[in-house]
Amino acid sequence: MTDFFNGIPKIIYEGQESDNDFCFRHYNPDEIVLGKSLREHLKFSVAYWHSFAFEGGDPFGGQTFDRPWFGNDMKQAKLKADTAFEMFNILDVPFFCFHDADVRPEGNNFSENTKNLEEIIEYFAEKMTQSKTKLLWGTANLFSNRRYMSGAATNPDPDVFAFSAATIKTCLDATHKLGGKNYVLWGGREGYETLLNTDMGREREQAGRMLQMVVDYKHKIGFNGTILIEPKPQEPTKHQYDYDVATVYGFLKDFNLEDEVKVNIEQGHAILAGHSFEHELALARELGIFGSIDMNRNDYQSGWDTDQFPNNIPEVTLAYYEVLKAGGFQNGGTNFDSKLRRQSLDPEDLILSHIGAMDVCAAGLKAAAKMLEDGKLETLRNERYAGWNTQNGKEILNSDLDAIYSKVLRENINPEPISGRQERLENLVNRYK
Ligand code: XUL
Ligand code: CO
Repeated sequence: MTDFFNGIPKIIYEGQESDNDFCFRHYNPDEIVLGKSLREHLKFSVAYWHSFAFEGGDPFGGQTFDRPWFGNDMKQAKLKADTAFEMFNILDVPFFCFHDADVRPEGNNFSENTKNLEEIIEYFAEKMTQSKTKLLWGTANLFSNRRYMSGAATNPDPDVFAFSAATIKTCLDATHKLGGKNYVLWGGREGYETLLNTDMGREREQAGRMLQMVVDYKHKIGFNGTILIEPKPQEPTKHQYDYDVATVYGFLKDFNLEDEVKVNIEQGHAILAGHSFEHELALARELGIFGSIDMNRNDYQSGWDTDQFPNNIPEVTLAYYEVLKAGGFQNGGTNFDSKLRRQSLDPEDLILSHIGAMDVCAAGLKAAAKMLEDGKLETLRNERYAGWNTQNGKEILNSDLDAIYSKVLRENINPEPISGRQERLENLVNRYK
């Protein structure tokens, strides 16, 4: 036992009447909604990087947090793991996610990195035998070290491609060993700063080749989790190739990988791409590539990817509505890719931030389930398309321009616009709480 969370109790559900800050008001993990417990619906996950590796820095200043595990040796990495598993237990979260660089000391070369990773993964494996918390996904950090400044798979230097491929192999092995449900690829530096020095066609081919290698290796080792790409339009590079769900789908089709790879959709990334979260979720569902979510929120004034904890129930409701319409999570889950503000220094801030986020998501999911269950929204939406279910609608779709031309003339087709009833629908959605 570490003493980091001393005095903080295990968090339990007490309901909305409770006055206790350290309890859930909406998240009762055993509550059954649409035939499944909230624990199984929401599949909450803590992000190792934000909760345990982030030092509180911003573009204008460095570390503000003071954690006993900060440093770069194995003893500290193990203390970090001990504290992390204590937090998973306090929150009773079913999952966590990590990058290699979050969990192991940084070595001086590839073999030191690999040795460090293997040692800490061994330590995780041991801890996981005593813990209920499982691995939602693992990933490789191919963006922080200076070697990746011009990209990983899309780097102009083949040796960086090689270093990245070898690193992904070690991270896939680690994820497989820990029984991870997914493996994530977020291409933070797979993009460009200026087209003046960039051969976009070549870089795109390199990214396709790397993804094929990842899929091949997954099958080779018998990893039956899902490979997920996490779209993001920019930050850190000016333009990133995995811009949004539609762009990723086009890329997957181009490399014939649309049946092998799905997407991990992040709230803040959707907003950066000029979409809503629900837009990205709905599109992924329609394209058959919905995998998992990174839950957070951006600061709507600054426009940056601020990775704050979600705090808006109506917004989260619309997102979970799309998740439920997709049939819920299969291998995926709700990963809090969310971090404390740099002034939130205390151990209890780490716990309270997650309590609030879990409650917001639970309230949102329950509202979404009610909306889906009573079916009013779907009925009104279906009415709008009713014409396509008629014989006339089917004939039009199966016709050609000449025949449609004759039909329009013959039947004197002269459509009358029909209300889209947006305000009525907005009023309806606000009724679900
Ligand atoms: C960065 C981001 C990453 C990925 C994993 O914006 O979202 O933390 O989720 O690399
Ligand atoms: Co993310």
